[in-house]
Amino acid sequence: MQAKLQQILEESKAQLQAAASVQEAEDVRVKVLGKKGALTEILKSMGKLAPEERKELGQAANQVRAEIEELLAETFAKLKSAAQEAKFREEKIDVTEPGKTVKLGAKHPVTVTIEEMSKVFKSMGFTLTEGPEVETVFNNFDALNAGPNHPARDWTDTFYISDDVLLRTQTSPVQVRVLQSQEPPIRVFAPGRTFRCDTADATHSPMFHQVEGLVVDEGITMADLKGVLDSFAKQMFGSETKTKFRPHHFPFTEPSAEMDVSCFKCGGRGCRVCKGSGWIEILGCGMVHPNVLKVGGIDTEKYTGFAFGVGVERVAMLKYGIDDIRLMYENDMRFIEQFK
Ligand code: 2U9
Repeated sequence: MQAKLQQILEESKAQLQAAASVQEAEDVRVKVLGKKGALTEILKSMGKLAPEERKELGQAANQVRAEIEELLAETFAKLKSAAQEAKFREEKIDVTEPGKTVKLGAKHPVTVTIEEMSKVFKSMGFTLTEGPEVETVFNNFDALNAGPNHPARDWTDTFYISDDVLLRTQTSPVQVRVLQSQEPPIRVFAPGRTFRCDTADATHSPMFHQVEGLVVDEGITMADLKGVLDSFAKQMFGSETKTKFRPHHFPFTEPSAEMDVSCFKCGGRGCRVCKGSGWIEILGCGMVHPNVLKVGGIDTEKYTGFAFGVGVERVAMLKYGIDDIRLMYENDMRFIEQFK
């Protein structure tokens, strides 16, 4: 029995020394001190021994148990702290490591320009209106006084989807819809994409943006047109900006004009931006043609109106010194990042 106790002690020592995890140490504890453990069995069998023998062996067995329990406690403590250290190492966070930088985007110059123009027109009481990019031929041409033989209708200039449906060539059909659905006073502006069957070069793109505006009310005259557009120019290009209106022709306005602004780069002395003239052409405008008002269901005896159209890319290119419109659509980060 004594020998057996010594063997259990030696084996337990060896096994606990070799234990590589808390679980392995626990297995040793169960094997020795568990309900059916080797030492437990011995302690249980003591009852059968003679009192003398029981006392002696009992002391020896209790001592062995005490030693093994102490060993177990040491081993558990050692393995638990090793396991915790390993966990800490694994989960270590370097709080001094610099954060990952988030790459910030930038607004596209076309978006910036539309937002700038929108702010100006909103401040003058205009309401933002939008409409479909796929339009009827009627709203895009007929309603705008561009009769069946008007050159703009030519299939080489327009993306036709069918005989009656096309990609709008201007944002004007948005205002046609407004005329058909609202009563004056009307004061709307319409920013959006437009499409023309143009081959792309430095100044042309088959898709570009316009901001158009329309005012219809009693007693609207060319003076209102000039006042609103002069104020727009001063807010967009600086309070020193001068404007001048040159006669022009559009089917949807009569009379029609183009508006130039004094060069915002050189102040009118002449430079590369204004090609030495001191003036930059910015927009087209005019008094809405009575035929257009009539198709829109407006009483032309009572009401008159003015309209204008601005090419957004053109303004953005002038403002930001962009010399090729194609740069706007190439999604080159080096280009877009300049507008941060
Ligand atoms: C309705 C009545 C009249 C909109 C107008 C222009 C003049 C104009 C061009 C500017 C440069 C187009 O992007 S561009 O090529 N636009 O010159 N647009 S008046 O006239 C309207 C619109 C709708 C019902």
